[in-house]
Amino acid sequence: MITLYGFGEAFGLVDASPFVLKIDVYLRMAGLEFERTSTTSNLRTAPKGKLPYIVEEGKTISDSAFILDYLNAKPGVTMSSDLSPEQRAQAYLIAKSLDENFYWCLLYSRWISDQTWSLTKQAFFGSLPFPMNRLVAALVRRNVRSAIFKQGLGRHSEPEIQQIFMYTLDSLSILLDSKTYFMNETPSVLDACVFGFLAQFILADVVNDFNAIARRYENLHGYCRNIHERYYSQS
Ligand SMILES: N[C@@H](CCC(=O)N[C@@H](CS)C(=O)NCC(=O)O)C(=O)O
Repeated sequence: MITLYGFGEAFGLVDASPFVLKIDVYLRMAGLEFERTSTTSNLRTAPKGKLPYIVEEGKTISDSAFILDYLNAKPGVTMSSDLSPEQRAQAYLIAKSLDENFYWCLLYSRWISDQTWSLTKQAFFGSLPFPMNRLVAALVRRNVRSAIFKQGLGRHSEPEIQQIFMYTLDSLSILLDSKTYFMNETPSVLDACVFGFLAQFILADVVNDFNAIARRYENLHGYCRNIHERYYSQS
């Protein structure tokens, strides 16, 4: 049995991390049996200090890219093998663009934008006793702000970050067009990666400008709703 280590439910999603959610939805799409262990203290046991990681029969794999590689190679799993070499190459590059660019927009929208900060603080630190809740939240927010600045996105104004955010949404919307899934008739590894990220904006119980922008893309909105209905309506 595969165990997926993540953070846990937040904002109405099974996991507030896009990296954890992409593995969760992949496992559902591929029909692989798994269980979830969801707590922020999983970070302490995470081999690379980040989530997700999975464990199967004593074997631990961390980082969503390595996890996908491992799962794609399982007998009977066609999430990647059904793609042509060209589709696989495109899927990899699109997924990496989400990991390395879109992700920072999500961090900004949750941790830095004043519209969402009180909600984020409550979701992630609300269970800590006073004054730890305030101190830890302020410390983590400072670290995230520093990371976003060092990465580069944090040097832009909020309207510019929204512009960068829309470059990705425009591209995804054009690529999806009126299809049900990005590549083929059935979901592929790319759909798991895209859903993991888009759901954080489109399906999360969060009202802010970033989410409002994402929800304006009707085909992307419908795409998230369909996948959610198909794979999460029983959870
Ligand atoms: N490259 C990693 C990135 C995972 C990642 O950044 N996870 C974040 C949550 S979204 C994390 O664990 N952050 C905790 C930390 O940096 O302390 C992957 O693809 O799995």
